[in-house]
Amino acid sequence: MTVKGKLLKALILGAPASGKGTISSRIVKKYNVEHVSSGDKLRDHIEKQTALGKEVKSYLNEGKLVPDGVMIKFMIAELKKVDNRPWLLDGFPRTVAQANALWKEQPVDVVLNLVVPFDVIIDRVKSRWVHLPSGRVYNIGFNTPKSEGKDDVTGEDLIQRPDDKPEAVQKRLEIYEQITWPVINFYREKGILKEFEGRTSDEIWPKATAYLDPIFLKV
Ligand code: G5P
Ligand code: MG
Repeated sequence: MTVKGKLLKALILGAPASGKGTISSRIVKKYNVEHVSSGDKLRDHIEKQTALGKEVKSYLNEGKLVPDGVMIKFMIAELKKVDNRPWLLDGFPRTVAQANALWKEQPVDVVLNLVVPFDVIIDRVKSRWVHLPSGRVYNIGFNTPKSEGKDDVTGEDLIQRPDDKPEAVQKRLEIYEQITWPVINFYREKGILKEFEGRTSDEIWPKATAYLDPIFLKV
């Protein structure tokens, strides 16, 4: 299925490990949109040891936000690379300053907010494994890799994220409550926010797709 006509710009919000990457990969598959994940892109820079990667590494490892100036410049440039495609943005914006900058540059059409209880999140991150080059995520017991420690598609090694250590997860949840929460209101006030509650991605997905089908398939 493809998006017809207008190039839709969508955004997915939610606490750390609320399932943004998981739901995004289903949206990408169903509606054929470009997935632009700020975290995946930053981790790729860190892995490749670029100048940006070196600059942001300690922020990510400690679960702190990369400064707005760096993030805004980086993500606006990344979005320009896909401006001929509909896209789904994940992980940006995370502050009101970032939301304002994005709105000026690229007003978004649809904003999804995943609402997952923190106790579920804390439990999940302990069993998360990721394939860094693609951003594919696994969770033991939920979507367990076919072969232990290996990516299903490439057979390459999976890793555990440094910011999934308990102290970094705690920091990320604190930052989310204090700094990222107002971003939800930013979009609520614009009248384009839709919230999806659930304890699992399988519970959220049918609600998300019921909401998105008329938007993505009839534009
Ligand atoms: P990221 O990469 O944006 P977060 O913290 O927002 O990181 P994260 O951790 O990537 O979000 P997610 O994408 O919301 O989580 O969740 P996910 O990966 O899909 O799911 C989490 C786990 O649960 C996975 O193992 C998945 O398989 C599993 N799972 C999903 N659904 C279920 C389920 O129903 N049941 C079970 N059992 N498991 C499930 O940002 C990282 C860092 O980059 C910097 C910051 O330092 C940030 O901390 N950064 C920015 N800094 C400033 N401004 C920005 N805009 C920045 N963007 C990134
Ligand atoms: Mg993610």
